Amino acid sequence: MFTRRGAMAVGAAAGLTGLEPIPASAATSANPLTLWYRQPAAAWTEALPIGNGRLAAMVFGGVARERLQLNEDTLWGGGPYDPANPKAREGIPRVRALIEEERWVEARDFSTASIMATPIRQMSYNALGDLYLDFEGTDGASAYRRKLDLDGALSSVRFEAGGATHGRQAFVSAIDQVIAVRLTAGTGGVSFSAGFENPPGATAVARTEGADTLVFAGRNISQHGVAGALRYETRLKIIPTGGRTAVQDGRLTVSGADSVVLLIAAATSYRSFRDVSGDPAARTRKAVVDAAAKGWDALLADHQREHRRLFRKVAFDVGTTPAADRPTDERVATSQTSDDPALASLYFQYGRYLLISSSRVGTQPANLQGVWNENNSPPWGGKYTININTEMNYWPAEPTGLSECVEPLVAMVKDLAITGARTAQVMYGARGWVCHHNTDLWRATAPIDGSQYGVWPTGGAWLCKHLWDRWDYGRDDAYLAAVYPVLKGACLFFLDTLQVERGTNFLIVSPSISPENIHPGGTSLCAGPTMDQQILRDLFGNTIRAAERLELDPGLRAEIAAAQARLAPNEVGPTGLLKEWREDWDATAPEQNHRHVSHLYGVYPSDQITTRGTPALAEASKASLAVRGDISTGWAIAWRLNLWARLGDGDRAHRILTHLLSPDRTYPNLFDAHPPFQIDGNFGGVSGMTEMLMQDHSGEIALLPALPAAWPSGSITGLRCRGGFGLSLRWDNGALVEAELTSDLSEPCVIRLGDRVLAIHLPAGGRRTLTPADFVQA
Ligand code: FUC
Repeated sequence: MFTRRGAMAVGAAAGLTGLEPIPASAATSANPLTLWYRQPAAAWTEALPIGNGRLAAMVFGGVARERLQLNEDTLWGGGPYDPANPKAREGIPRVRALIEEERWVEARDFSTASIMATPIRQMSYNALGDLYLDFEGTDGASAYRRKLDLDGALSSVRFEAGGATHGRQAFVSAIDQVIAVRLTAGTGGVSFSAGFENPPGATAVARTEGADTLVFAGRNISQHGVAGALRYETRLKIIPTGGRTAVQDGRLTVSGADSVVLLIAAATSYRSFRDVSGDPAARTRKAVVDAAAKGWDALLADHQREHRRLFRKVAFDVGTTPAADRPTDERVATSQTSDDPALASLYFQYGRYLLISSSRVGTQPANLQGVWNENNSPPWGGKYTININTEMNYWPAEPTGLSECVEPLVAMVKDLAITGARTAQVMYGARGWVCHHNTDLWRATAPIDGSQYGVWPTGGAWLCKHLWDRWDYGRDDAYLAAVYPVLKGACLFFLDTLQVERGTNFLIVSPSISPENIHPGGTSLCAGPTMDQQILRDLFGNTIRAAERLELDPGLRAEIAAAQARLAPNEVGPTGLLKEWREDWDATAPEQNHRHVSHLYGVYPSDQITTRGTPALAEASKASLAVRGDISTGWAIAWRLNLWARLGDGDRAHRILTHLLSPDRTYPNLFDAHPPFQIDGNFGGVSGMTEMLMQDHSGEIALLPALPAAWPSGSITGLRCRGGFGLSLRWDNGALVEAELTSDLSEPCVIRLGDRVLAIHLPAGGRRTLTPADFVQA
């Protein structure tokens, strides 16, 4: 066992300006906010991600051949399309009847044949292509280091060759909308050629403009019968200091430069899910011209200032051991046996870095791979799967100070309320809007893939929780007024389609599924899965609160409240498990350790089931979780981590976190392995760690509610809580030392420390330091 070093501030890493050309010390010693390696990336999951939400690159760090695998977040297959299937209007009541008659196989086969979207698949997120830089003069390279500085959002490579120190740095600027790369190798030492390559299946064509610009332009791919409707362009401009540039075989060459700056811009003609009339050439030309005029130093300084504005909001430290001095890939490889608490805090800050880099105001939301994807048929299309994955991406955003990163999700849900209104009307004959288990760039909302996955009308309703939470953390009523019609539309759909359960008079969703989990009838199709009623309980409650706050729709409020009161309740089954379905199928469902734990939505992310408020349901939830097991795929492990934290078992949560950090579930670049790569586990890991340290639900802020023995001392600063509060914590010997609460508004709040509480009402702008002595028995 290593001795732990004392607490180091991890997060507000003062002094990491990133402006110098990679000081040797930073590249060789462990910096708590750095991923680093002794060799170039051999696989994509070893390369290092950089991004500004819209543009992104995976940097491989090759010595003789550098590869930057590029993405632009609106480059998807197909074009605007409407997948609503009018046949469903008659088919859905028939499926409902077959379910009620328990004719499961017929229900399954008829659904897949008759009520699915046309086409039955959605479009995929695509790759932009690769920029390859082929260098001269790198033979015999030594002293190689490659790193990603999370605080500076800067990737860098350094090695010695030919008597010179070679340096390469890359970042993606949100301010200037370019990928910027700088190459140095001593006087006259930089010689290379640059060229683009398509991912398989793409047909962009390269051309040069003068001897310093390479343009790569094309049309996106058609998919599933939907014609490619996007034009796109990538533009590279090379700015050498010294040396010469030339064109050779369609590539740009640079010889004998002292240093070179490469500026890469990219855009598609996407303007919205129904408008593809943008001018990518004009956008890339302007971005490159403006960035060139600004110059490297100012580009980097502005980029880092903007990144740090968000990144530095939270600092997190649970101690550091000598294990943290090793390269990141070695730390992951030995994560199951070494004492390396700083790997968890690195993973935490990496997750925040990934969200800032894949979801910013004005961009697309983070998809299944964030924004990083190397081919045109990524796993699950690299889409937005909204039966857990997209929501998990945004779980850490509010509490870890990244509320504005949720904006792209809010914008997408507003779009879905438009496309989903057509699906609701055409397929269900209902008011409002609906979105099933997936969507894509074109905001398709109809059920896809097959009945086992797609016949789940509650996806859009789950997303609405994020709209509400965004208000609840910041309490901006203008924002609430803007999203209220979306909440209301989601409610209207369910007011029109909820079914009365025979024999009980409860309201249930049918047809539906408990996401992807097949029950003993041989299909996932069912009526009234527990998760659906839980999601609707939140949707209805939040919409009522929004309407009250905005003083709108009193009649509708009453109608929604009446429906909410009749939703089928959470129940404990005969074997003591929380029932996943209305039927007692839990003990006999074929996949007892299924990765989805949908009925535990009520525990997390919702707060309908809590150890204090509903102890019997909480016990049943623990029993269900125990049956499901701790080991699963990436995001599914992360969900279990959040759930055990909510259920107050910090040691079990920490054990699950350790699984998440194992080489089976974490790649050398710290991307989450589903496998293959899926980013949701990265984000779920961040929220899980947050939940271990602070929980903000049921009207209380709980301090250290699930602190594991493995983290006896530490600190976290800058957390955010509902009602405009900021919270920092410091603990030692497993107990709180002090907390600091700040208040932006003047809301009252209740803070909990174990079974003791403290009611506080700070004025707007107020701040108070709390110690354990301030709390009294509840
Ligand atoms: C859900 C999960 C799968 C996968 C996919 C993208 O359907 O069940 O495991 O994560 O989303």
